[in-house]
Amino acid sequence: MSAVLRSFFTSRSAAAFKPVRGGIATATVYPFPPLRSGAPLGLSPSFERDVLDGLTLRQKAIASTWLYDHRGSELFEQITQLDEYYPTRNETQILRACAHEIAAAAGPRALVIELGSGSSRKTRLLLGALDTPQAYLPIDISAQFLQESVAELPSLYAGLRVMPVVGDFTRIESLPELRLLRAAGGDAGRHVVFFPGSTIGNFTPEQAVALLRRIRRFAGADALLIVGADSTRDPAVLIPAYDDREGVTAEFNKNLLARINRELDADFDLDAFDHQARFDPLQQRVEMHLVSRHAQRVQVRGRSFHFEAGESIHTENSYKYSLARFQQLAARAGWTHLQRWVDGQARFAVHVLEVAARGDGREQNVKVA
Ligand code: SAH
Ligand code: AVI
Repeated sequence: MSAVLRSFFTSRSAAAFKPVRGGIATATVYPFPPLRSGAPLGLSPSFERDVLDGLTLRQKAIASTWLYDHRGSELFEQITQLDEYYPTRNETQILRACAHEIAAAAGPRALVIELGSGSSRKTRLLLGALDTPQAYLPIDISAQFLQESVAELPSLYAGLRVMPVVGDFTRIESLPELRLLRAAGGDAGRHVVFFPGSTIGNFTPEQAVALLRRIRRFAGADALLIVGADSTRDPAVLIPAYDDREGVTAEFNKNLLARINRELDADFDLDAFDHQARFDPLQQRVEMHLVSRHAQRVQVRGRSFHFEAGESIHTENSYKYSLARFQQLAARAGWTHLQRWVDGQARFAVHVLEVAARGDGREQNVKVA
């Protein structure tokens, strides 16, 4: 793991914390863990530190979570509509087929916690199948986009309490909402953690195990965990999916430079960098890079960074997991399979997991036609 990615997950200063208002729901913006006294408010201090640290590495790198400012979230939504980007289509096909079985496993009055909820589109398939879901806690780092995405949900699902949380899900220790719901007598159902989109693939396997353990801790021993994971390994499918004809993924990647220019007083010339998608068969991951077209210097917050011609900033990993490899990963974190669903093209899988001691030995595999 590169130093910058490690630091992103271990030492990022606490984020913060204005309530975001608008629509029906009001988002709670949490520091995870609680804000140290005297620490500066706002997400930008950790963004600034990650960017400055990342640009000093031999292989320059910035964690992919920073791709998602409001524009980044919009561009990701456009990516999901592209012909080349199969993950959203294939996962949606699976969820349509399995939502009722997940709902049966979840039981009545479930409480749905979603990690990296984005547009919350796929969640509707789950919420529509569940028996009187009592609450939905979408967690996302892209504050305004989260707020916009959940605004109409309370009017679509009668009785559903929508409690958006702005924050970094890799830093969640506990969710006070669960206590609040319990105190209000509203937490009788099972906790269903929904983690779709193959977002888990944007973390290294070690980070993914740590995150799955963390979920086990905050969601509790009775939780059901639903994880979408891309299992495609064919570069002829993968490269176009991450470098599409229309250039939407290139714009998504380059938006990081625009964000750094805007938020960190930088002077990246977006035309002096090319988007590149690479498949690493050893690590079984697609990488996104921004490659410098020529030798140049860039200023960020008054510091100067040199780029050789052809030198890149590594901006995203997207790990691809075979069913067996994902099972090992989940087992290392204390989860066991209840069901495993695969789409008709065998490109994507939805893993339905329980805490190991509870679910041992009950697993089922299902292929969606
Ligand atoms: N779940 C949606 C969106 C996936 S895109 C789908 O399946 O289509 C990844 C989402 O995770 C984005 O909305 C991004 O803002 C969010 N995200 C990425 N890293 C995050 C982090 N560390 N904490 C919270 N949200 C994060
Ligand atoms: C959100 N995440 C799982 C996407 C992926 O496929 O890794 C983000 C993305 N990057 C480029 N295209 C889509």
